Amino acid sequence: MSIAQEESRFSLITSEGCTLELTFLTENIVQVRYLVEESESNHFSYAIDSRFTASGDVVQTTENQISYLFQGTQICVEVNKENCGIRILNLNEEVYCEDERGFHWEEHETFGGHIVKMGKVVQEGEHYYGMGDKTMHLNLRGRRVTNWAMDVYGFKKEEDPIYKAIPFYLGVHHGRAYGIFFDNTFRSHFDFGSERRSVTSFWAEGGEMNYYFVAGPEMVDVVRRYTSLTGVPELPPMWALGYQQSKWSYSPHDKVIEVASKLREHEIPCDAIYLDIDYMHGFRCFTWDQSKFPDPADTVQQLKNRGFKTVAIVDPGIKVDPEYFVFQEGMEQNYFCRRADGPYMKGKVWPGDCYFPDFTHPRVRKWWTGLCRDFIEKTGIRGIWNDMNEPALFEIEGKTFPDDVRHDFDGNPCSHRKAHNVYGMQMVRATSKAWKKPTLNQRPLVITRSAYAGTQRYAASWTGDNIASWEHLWLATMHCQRLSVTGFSFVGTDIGGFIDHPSPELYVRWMQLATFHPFFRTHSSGDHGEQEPWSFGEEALRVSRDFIELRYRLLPYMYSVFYQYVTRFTPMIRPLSMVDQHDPDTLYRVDEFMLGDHLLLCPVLEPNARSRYVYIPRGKWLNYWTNETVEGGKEILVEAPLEQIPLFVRQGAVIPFFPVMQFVGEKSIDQLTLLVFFGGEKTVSELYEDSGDGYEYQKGVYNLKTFKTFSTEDTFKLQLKTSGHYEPTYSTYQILVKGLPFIPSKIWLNEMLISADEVFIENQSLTILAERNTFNSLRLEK
Ligand code: MIG
Repeated sequence: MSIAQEESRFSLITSEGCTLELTFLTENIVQVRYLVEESESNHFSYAIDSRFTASGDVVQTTENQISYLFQGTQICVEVNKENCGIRILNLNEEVYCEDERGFHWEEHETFGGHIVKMGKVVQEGEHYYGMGDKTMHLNLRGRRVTNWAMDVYGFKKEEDPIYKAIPFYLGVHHGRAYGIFFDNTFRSHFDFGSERRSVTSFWAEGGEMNYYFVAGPEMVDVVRRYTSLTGVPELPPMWALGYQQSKWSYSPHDKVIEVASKLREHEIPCDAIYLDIDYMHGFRCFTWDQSKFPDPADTVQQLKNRGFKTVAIVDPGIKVDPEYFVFQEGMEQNYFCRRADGPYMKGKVWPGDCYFPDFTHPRVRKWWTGLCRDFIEKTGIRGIWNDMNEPALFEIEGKTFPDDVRHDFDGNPCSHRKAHNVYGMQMVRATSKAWKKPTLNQRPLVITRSAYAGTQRYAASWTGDNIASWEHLWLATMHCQRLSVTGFSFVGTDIGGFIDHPSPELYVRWMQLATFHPFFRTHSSGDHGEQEPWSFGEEALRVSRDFIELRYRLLPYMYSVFYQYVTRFTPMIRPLSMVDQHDPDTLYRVDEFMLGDHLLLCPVLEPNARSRYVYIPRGKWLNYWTNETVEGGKEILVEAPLEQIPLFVRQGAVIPFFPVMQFVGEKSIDQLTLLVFFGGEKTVSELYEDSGDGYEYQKGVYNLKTFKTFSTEDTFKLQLKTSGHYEPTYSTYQILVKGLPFIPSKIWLNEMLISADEVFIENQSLTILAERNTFNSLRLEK
């Protein structure tokens, strides 16, 4: 074996002519790539974010009789001289992961190239997580999954694959976590100790064995590092975090306006209304059915007048129609995908026979961006919803393009076998770019159904055609947690289920869960009954409204959690295993999860349940509804009447609350409430604020406020530090200290002793008003 070095990259060339390339991208990420004789030399990735900078690492190379050692700052890669097998260790020489059979390959007889394979040892007590939108339990040990984006209407629990292909997993054992991202777009398979209990393997039906090893040891750091590699979205407009109402389809114009008016009548806060495929003229993208929407810009304007943004669906299939401008342009410019031998890729979707833009071609994307931009500028819509982009086809085996279809793949021409999993991603990439026009000065909402690793940079996502069943409510909570630990935080589900009709109770329980999902939308197929919050009777309406209102109160918290995601790559939703991986009891939990640093919740997943067991992770928490303190590290029975789901707040947390609004920007906020939860030696909370839309924040017009609280048996202190120069509309803070165990005899505001008349105390809660301009601390003493 010979070794060549180029900065942080080491190439080990074996006598069989296979090269192992190790690149220390950062202290915690090593790219491991194998080149077999005729491997492509032009390595190209859609997944890796162009903003990711490989800082490299200082690596010491040594060798002993058996291996070569590459000792970086945080990780050591050991390569066996005889079989090229690798072991990756931490600084204490403890194993993160090690090859079993390691890299091996097989000729692909039908298509040429290789089926590339990797085998790793299952470590003692190892558990596996991640992989995007798999429909099984969060913990993947003992399971096998496939990555191939598929339209699966009414997917079932355990059904695989479905819409997204995200070949990234986390392993955790002995309290140490690491991640492996297999950046290969071909159909790939992962076996987590299913075929052989002691082996985890992954393989792809073509391409290269090219994976990124991401070190922990904390799970949350593995996810953060993976996310830094594959990217984050821009901050969404704040309205995109509000409640959204959709159905297949609200149409015609009058119906849309009626739904909007009813939302306002029933005082259900809502920010967006969706137009599904029936707004189009014969399902032709970028057209409107004149008989239903005679003046689309007027529809959008009327919605705007009522405080709603309009989001319209756009599918990839372009109707074969010589009279249709999009078809004409695509034909003239040769933008449509072709079969291997030259004919166009013709497939049936909603419009009938369609051709499909090759979104992997930069010129095609540019054209598509232009089409979207014209569309939004002409009508004023504020979001585009890309559906069917797996791509999905009707009446064909495999429900997608045949393997032989050709794609440009950004100058690396290939077949659909390689481009399939990124097709939808490249479509939303082109779509989202439509808003990149300075004069527009709007942050968009783009959502996608299909995705490959890295798609989170371009769009939010929903989990597809789910069903109105209690099992799907379980899937919903699992799905969003899994996507979040796979770099995709801005996700949600069709509230109440897309297929079939939920009972009022199921709808309410779903709404309660979704209140804590970043993407918050009711959508349904419309075939089985109405699914607006008022369609389920008075009680369901009242509770749904309460939770949607809670979501609007929580907007500054949600927005700050989003800020943490886009600046520090922290997943917004965190499964319990990620909250405390050192507590073995968390490793199999699915129901409880955290939103951001401070909120812990647990949906109610069974009919008629009015209480449920909840595992509270270690540490101290306050029950949001009762202010009771609970000590974690155990399972407790929690009350869950229909109007509540178990919700806990970390001791010492400061949660900012907006007043209830019917939509973001409805009123100018003149007071910001700070809910402060007593307890904890020291707790840090953050509030990010900016204008909520536009791009001024990128020029520094935002604030980051850091709250610190300190509690003892008979004292309490809250401190605030602000950085930034955004001028919010509110002039006062209403500070509400909850769960206070003593009546203070002395109170200091901004270090000045004040009289007890300035505060209001009731039920262990203390309320005080403070000027925003001057507030920096509150101190209480028994
Ligand atoms: O073949 O546009 O998942 O949300 O309402 C069905 C109609 C196509 C599937 C999407 C769903 C949407 C529906 N679409």
